[in-house]
Amino acid sequence: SDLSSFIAALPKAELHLHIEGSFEPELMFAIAERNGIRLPYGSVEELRSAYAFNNLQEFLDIYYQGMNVLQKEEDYYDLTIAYLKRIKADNVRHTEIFWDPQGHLERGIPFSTQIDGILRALKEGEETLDISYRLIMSFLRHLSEESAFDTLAEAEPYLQEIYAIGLDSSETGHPPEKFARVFAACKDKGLKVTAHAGEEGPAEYVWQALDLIKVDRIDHGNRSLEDPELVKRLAADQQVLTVCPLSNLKLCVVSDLNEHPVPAMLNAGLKATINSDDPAYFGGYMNDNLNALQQAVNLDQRQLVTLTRNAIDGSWATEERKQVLR
Ligand code: ES4
Ligand code: ZN
Repeated sequence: SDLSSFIAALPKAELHLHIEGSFEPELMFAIAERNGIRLPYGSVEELRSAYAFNNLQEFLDIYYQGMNVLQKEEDYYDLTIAYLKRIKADNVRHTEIFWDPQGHLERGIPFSTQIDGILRALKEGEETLDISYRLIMSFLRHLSEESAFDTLAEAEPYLQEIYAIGLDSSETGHPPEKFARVFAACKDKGLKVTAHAGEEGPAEYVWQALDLIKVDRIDHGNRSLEDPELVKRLAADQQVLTVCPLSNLKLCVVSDLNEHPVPAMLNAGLKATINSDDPAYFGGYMNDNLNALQQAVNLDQRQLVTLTRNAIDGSWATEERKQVLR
């Protein structure tokens, strides 16, 4: 049935969004031009046509190339405010966004330039669009533990503005255990922690995220379903999973959306949520993800309410804000 109006009207929280992955080609070209950078594509259409991926790494190569045009504080502001205006149209009322400081520090962009621009937009969005937020600093798992510790040191003056720490990038070969010590240091500072796990990597990496990183939630978690003991553990702990249907489709984590694991997750009592991940690259924002999944696996209204309620309950918004959104 057509539930698109029902989906559009639901007040939503987004819990898994890489701000660099919301970089639309039109804005990328505009910022490249004003920064005097030549993109290796002749047009917006040519860039979009490069967005065909067989796996996570093929996407990441293009994603890191795209963020290279970000140089000034204003660029980070423009990127973030464009995302907030776009999700307002989807009735997203709370968002928890990742950013990858190492992807910019590597290119010589100061930490302060990045976070000042992002925070200026987030604060403006809270005031003018009534979208509450949390900012999550994410470590790149293909880099070293030492680089993650260095990044945490850079973040020290901003820890009041950073709510949580994440772990993303190339999963296979970079298990959570590689970052157990730096995440322990983050927890000692009172930060929440989350990690991408079980997207391409095995169920074992989800166990490590739980037991070695002691995550407060799991990003993706798809492959958890391969391990019945892990499913029991996730259900018993009521661990939140931030699932991303169109991302999974575009990165070939699932071969068809009608095989998506969200119904199985809900049936197993897992706290699944729906998110857009990198919407500029994967072909859709929140409502697009909910609509595509709804049509592919025939979700009913009750399941849609459960998914959006899981996101509000599982968010790091204040209790007061959660009450407003429920
Ligand atoms: C990502 Cl979909 C995904 N997986 C892992 N790392 C990422 N960084 C940005 N998007
Ligand atoms: Zn992600």
